[in-house]
Amino acid sequence: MLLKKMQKKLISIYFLLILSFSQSSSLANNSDFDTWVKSFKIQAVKSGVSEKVVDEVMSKVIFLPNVIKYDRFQPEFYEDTRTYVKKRTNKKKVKKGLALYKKEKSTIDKIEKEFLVEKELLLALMGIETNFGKYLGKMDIVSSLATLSFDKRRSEFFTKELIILLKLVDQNVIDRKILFGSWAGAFGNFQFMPRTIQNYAIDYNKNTTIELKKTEDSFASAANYLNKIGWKKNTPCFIKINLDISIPNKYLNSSAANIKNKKKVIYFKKYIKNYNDLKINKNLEAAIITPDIDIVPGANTYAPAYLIFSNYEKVLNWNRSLRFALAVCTLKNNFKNEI
Ligand SMILES: [Ca+2]
Repeated sequence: MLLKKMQKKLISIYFLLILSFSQSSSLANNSDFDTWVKSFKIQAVKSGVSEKVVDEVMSKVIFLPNVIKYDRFQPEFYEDTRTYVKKRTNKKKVKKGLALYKKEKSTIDKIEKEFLVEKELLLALMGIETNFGKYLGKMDIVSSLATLSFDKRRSEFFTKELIILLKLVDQNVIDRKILFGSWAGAFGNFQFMPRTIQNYAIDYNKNTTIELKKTEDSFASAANYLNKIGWKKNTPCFIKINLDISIPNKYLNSSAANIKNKKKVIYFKKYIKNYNDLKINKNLEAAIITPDIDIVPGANTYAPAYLIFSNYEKVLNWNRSLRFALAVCTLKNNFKNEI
């Protein structure tokens, strides 16, 4: 009995200790964050953003602990390919995309012609990124970017993104009152990061601001981006293959960071069991990906496997995840059969 009481007491002391420790560490975090904000503001002004905009935009910035949690737990890092792609390319999604296309047909058709990018691809990207504008994100992206800049993991990258965002506000290109988006600082129907806005977004309807939550500007900006990075209309993105186990490991890509060992399709002939059934130009340059190897414990080394082409790598520019690009191109194909 006495022992149990002592145990209880010890447990409660233990929890009190944990509680006070976590409180003091979060206080420490806050003051560290404030110090970071001060030095960031100096850096932003030095980079050419006006003091007025830096003060205004950074005045309400806060540290968002959830952003760090999301950063460490992205579905691209743990879902197997089949689950990831299936979840994001189902019939419901196709139906929703078709409804949007029907409503905005003249604008989308015009943009397709002007920028030489298939409407099915634009719809697929919007469908995967935000479920056709339904999940635009409600995070204050200035605070998201500030949190990720303060965090050590990719500090340099996010600091640059935040400075670009401040510059865009300073130049009146985007309205700071609508800067709500994803936990990672992406914004609008197609989830553009600030640098993508700076380099590729356009004011398509010429009303002086870029509105990435509206159809005209967001579709034209996405199409312009794909066109500029070299998307080739009417050429394939990927094709599923059955690999022979004799294939040397060096030809299997499992990371989106660096696609290696690209060869003409014909080069891989002896390693592909369904080679004769592949309805593609065998002189196209391709690489082989096996996306589950590094992520799914005990995954089969040879399945699923895909031949990927230059267009697939353009989608990786958008989001460097093998599964993301597979999902986008699969949804694009699903639209192709419907439009
Ligand atoms: Ca506009």
